[in-house]
Amino acid sequence: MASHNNTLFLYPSQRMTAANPKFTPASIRELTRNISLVENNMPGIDALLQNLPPEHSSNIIGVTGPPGAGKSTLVDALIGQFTNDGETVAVLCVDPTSSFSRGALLGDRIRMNRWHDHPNVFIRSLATRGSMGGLHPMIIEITAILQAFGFDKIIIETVGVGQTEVEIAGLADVTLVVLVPESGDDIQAMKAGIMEIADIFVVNKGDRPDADAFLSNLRTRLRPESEMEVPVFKSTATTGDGIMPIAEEINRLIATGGTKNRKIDMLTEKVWQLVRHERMRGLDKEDIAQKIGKAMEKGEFQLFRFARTF
Ligand SMILES: Nc1nc2c(ncn2[C@@H]2O[C@H](COP(=O)(O)OP(=O)(O)O)[C@@H](O)[C@H]2O)c(=O)[nH]1
Ligand SMILES: [Mg+2]
Repeated sequence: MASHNNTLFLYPSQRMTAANPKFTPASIRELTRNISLVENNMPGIDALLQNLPPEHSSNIIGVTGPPGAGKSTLVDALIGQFTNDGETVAVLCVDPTSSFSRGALLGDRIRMNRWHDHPNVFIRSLATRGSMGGLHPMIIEITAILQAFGFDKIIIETVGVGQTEVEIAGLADVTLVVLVPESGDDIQAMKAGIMEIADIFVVNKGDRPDADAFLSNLRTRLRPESEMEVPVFKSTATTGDGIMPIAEEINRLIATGGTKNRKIDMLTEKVWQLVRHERMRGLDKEDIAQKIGKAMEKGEFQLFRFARTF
């Protein structure tokens, strides 16, 4: 049967680690193919997802912040730290702006290009669909596949716009919010969203002359608000300056279960999204629009009864 070709193949019984490399060209091709199936919501993915082994303990790290803050450059530097520790790393870059310009995706690829042939690193860019912002609609599924493959670290880079932050915080064990000195005036505005989900703040572009002023300004603003001190780090991602302490803090937070106990929250969010996704299946706006048109023509349209028919 055709669907057999869609069956995953990963290595459910043996986690892939640097010491136990399952990272072969063939397994990577399989992984890539599985992600594409899921990304494009192809038939057969239900079976694939249902047969994934139970949750693995990959550490999921969210990296978010305004466009151009240096997120990709920082991720590139973090990959260096984690692979140095002998870990395997998968990166998902989700950029809602990339559907409008190919520049962002291209940028990410160039930024992380040096990892292309590294045996322990897997990088994938996902374009978001639609204009709603937010993460890729299949991000949870794709992350689950990466977890099943057994990566030690999964880094999800996403542009901090609107609800994206909240979603990323739900998915990630540790969330980094990357700011730059020029974010100064935005901080107040961003408070409601991006500021609240940070487990770690990174002030990147530390080589800028106004970096230190911004850093102390940020620290002052944060202090009165939060009962738990959110650590603030300075980095210059382009040179790797300040990256090691950030990687150490990520590992420390993971080891201690994070500053917030997010595991249940994350799973609740996951189940919520999956159920919502399932319930919305087969709903199509164009189809709805046509049916509204027809009902109106007949003079039968009544909003609330109409909505109940779906
Ligand atoms: N001066 C300086 N430039 C940086 C630093 N980090 C990143 N950049 C530059 O900022 C631009 C945007 O970086 P990128 O990583 O693509 O940002 P992203 O959109 O947040 O992923 C690139 O030209 C980087 O080379 C830094 O620490 N200092
Ligand atoms: Mg980027």
